[in-house]
Amino acid sequence: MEKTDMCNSSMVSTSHDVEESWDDEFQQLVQTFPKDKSFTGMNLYFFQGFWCPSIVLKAVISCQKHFQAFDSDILIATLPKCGTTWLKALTFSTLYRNQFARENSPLLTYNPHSLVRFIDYDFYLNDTCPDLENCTLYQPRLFSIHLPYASLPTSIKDSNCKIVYLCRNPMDTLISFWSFFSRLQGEGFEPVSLDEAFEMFCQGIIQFGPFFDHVLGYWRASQEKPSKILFLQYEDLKEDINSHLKKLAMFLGVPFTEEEEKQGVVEEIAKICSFENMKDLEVNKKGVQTFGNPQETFLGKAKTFEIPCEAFFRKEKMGDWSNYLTPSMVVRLEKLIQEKLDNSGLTFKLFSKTSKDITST
Ligand code: PAP
Repeated sequence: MEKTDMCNSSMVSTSHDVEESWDDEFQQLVQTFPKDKSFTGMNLYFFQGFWCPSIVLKAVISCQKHFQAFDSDILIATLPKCGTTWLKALTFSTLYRNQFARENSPLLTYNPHSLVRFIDYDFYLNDTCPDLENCTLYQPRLFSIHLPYASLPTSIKDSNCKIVYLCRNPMDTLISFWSFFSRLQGEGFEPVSLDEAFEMFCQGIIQFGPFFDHVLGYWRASQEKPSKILFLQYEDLKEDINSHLKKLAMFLGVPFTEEEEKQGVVEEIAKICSFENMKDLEVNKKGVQTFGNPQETFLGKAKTFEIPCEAFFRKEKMGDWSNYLTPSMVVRLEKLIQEKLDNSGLTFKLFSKTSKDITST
């Protein structure tokens, strides 16, 4: 991978540009899908029960048709803003720890999104049938995806490949989402007020949402197939990263040996992937992350989009939502959590004052 790949392409992020490139047949198909605008300004299409960003709609359909999973593949699945960057770093470091010298971890020079590529946002963004035989730097293949469980390519569900899913409490997810796109204002995104973002989040209109359907889809699948799907929560990782790294390694089939544990390998991985370390790396302070393939073009532009790496590292504070949400928003979201998770066996750690505390202060 050339480092210059990350900086050469022009930004194509608007729904308008993307939709203009669709052929007539695809335009007609898409017209049958309900459409709305996300609070980031992107067009979303309601397709197979979830809100798919227009930029990736064609890629999603292609990868559902053509992606062939290997039994040895590992897939990271998340909703955006639930800790994807962190999970990519942790899984990459754990899975491949014996394939590079520890002091030369690729994480020191590349953003995790360069090391673990999205099936939909990268490989299929501008290629209906990419060659994925040897597309990853190390073996086994490690990919990521934002699709809901029900919409994963059939070969992922039917093969023995493993899925690591990470979710985060909805309040912090919403604030992280909203802050991320507010930060990208002027870089092709048109963020809206928190009031509007909140309303859309509650209605389920977010990229790859509804939020609760996404989380519950993977939660239920993980209960049915625990050896195939490892279900993790951001808050649990924050509370005890070492024991979760051991759990992750065990699940991936590469448990830490006694010798490794004695040598402090677990702690070393936790440290290199920590927010404090990653945020201060040159690549993450100054770099730009390109999604898609800069070699391919449409409308005379590289069909890619770019995000400054620093935008992936904001605060990582649990309970940060209490600095933004009003008491009435908290009450509404708490009610929604209760309703949606009822009888599921799943709970979220909110890590802040409850609505009662907030209204009484
Ligand atoms: P993405 O969907 O754009 O890739 P994602 O990585 O899923 O974003 O989530 C970003 C959140 O993870 C940010 O949370 P915040 O907005 O509440 O701060 C980001 O700070 C946090 N994050 C990024 N890297 C790490 C890390 N190494 N450890 C813990 N949290 C992290």
